Amino acid sequence: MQQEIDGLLAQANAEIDAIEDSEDLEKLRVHYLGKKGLITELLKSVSALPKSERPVIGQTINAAKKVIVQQIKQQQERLMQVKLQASLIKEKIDVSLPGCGERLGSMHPVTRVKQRVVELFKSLGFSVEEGPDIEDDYHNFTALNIPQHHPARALQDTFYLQDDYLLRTHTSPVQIRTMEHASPPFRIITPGRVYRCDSDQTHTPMFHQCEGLLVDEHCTFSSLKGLLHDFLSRFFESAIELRFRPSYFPFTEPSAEVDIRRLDEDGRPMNDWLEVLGCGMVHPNVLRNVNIDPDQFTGFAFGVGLDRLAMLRYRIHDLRTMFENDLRFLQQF
Ligand code: 2NL
Repeated sequence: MQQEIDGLLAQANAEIDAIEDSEDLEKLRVHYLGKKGLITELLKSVSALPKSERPVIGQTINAAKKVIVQQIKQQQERLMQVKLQASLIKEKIDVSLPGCGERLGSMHPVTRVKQRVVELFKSLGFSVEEGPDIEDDYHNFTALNIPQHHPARALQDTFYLQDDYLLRTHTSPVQIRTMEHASPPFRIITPGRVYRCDSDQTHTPMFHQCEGLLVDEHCTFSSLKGLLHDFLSRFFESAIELRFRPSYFPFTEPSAEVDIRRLDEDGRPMNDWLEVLGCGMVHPNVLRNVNIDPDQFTGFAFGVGLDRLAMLRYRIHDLRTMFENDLRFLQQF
């Protein structure tokens, strides 16, 4: 009996050691320790022994059982460790690898044009002013020589908010506010978003405008023409010709719309006239509204659509592409 137990123990020991899979180990456990396992059967056979031998043999079998239980437990732990190490290697993540699928954004053509216009005017001694998108009726209209019930208000397709507030229809109120808080001379530009209740093939309810304003003694229409020619030829990086067509704005007198065409090296026009901006001499009433004496100071102003400038400069034909933010479109600039 003793020999049988020793043999069983040695065999179990060897078999457990050789196991490399936890399912096989479980089968082995049942084989030795299960209800009909070899150890269990041995324990049952004890009752058939002479009474005097039973305690010793019983103890020996129980000791052997303990050893096998312990060995199985150890092997279970080892197999779990092996499994863990394998999955750690398999699922290893290198957090230092560059990400995939993240596509970089790109600057919008209107932003590029705005930055360029700002840089050009800064180099001409202008400073940049900004103001709120939500304005009051006075700064957007009245101060600009557009009194209540004036037909020019109907021209502007205004988005009205509560009380006397509205979405600014141009950036002129920024210039009014600047003039209210300082004294001439002024040389400022005001890039920003403006809003008009108008939407079709060539108009969007929000667009970008940049206005310029110069107020000084002895400021004339010819200084305006010189400045615009200088600005536009530098902006389009080309020899250009400008055409000033008489026009009407309530806040300037006289007023003009400006057409541009590019010239080749021999001074011949390369394309048809294209309208780029509106301008004029600041109306004396506007100067009076901000306590500037029109007999001492004169001014000129202009307004240019940045979206329109971007479309001309980058030859964009479809206004809608400017608002879709498709990276394939944006990354071309
Ligand atoms: C256009 C025309 C223009 C102005 C804007 C202005 C501002 C003040 C006083 C006088 Cl504070 N004028 N701004 C003047 C003429 C034209 O914009 O077609 N813009 C897209």
